[in-house]
Amino acid sequence: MNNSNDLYAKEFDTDPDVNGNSDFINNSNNNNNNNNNSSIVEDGAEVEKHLYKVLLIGDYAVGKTSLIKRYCTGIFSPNYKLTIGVDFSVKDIEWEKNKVVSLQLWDIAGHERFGTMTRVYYRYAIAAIIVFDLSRPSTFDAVTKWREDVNSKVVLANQEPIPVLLLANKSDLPTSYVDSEMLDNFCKENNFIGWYATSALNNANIDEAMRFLTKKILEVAKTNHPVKEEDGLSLNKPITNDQDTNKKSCCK
Ligand SMILES: Nc1nc2c(ncn2[C@@H]2O[C@H](COP(=O)(O)OP(=O)(O)OP(=O)(O)O)[C@@H](O)[C@H]2O)c(=O)[nH]1
Ligand SMILES: [Mg+2]
Repeated sequence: MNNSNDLYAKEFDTDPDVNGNSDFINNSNNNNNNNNNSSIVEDGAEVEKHLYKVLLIGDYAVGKTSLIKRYCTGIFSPNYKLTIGVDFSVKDIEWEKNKVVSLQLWDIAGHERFGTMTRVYYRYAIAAIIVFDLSRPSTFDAVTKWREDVNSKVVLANQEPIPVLLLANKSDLPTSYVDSEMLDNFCKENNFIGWYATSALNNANIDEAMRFLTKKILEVAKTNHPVKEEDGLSLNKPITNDQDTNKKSCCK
């Protein structure tokens, strides 16, 4: 384990609620900055690596873990196993030739009983994703609360709010209705970079959403580099998938 991972270890050794199954943490070389760049030589070519911490938050059972699992491993499980405290995954994206973006995805428990611990988890994040469940209106009502939570606990080095993306998950369910106009307005009024209707079950819109967020992260990182201190979307496009074509998104 290198020094940077020791930092994580110290931070979480003190916290009994962190899951012990964070398979990816040892693969990460994050140094707790929200823009961690390095380069390695692969096949004679220098490959730039950029590591960014991204938070996934939202009410319990909205599908945060399922979205991460689908995005990182391609697997979906119908069983609900609540997240205790926090879990991690890393997704490497070949952004362009000789440039890899590693997204370190922090899967934060949605159950209220874990709410008091979020400040330490939010530290050094460069972006966040707030998820709600299209079939449970109360989870949308809670989005503004999560947004305020982010704003109050993490900012960029220039003191601006971190970019936040909204995901309307479980778009596969027959009871899920996507009100694009309402979500467009909601994002504008609440300073979200945009929204996507996703399904972890159908793998709908997840790659698109993450690509959009990554683009924003790279823009933000240009003006917030290096980061030394604590820190703290209107397009409608039909997305096809194997079950229906009612997947929407909005980005600015
Ligand atoms: N139909 C459908 N079910 C989903 C989808 N995403 C997640 N689920 C199901 O919803 C339940 C909760 O999913 P999780 O991913 O564990 O939710 P979570 O947000 O991580 O919940 P906490 O860890 O408690 O905060 C599980 O039974 C999942 O299988 C989806 O896109 N469509
Ligand atoms: Mg979870």
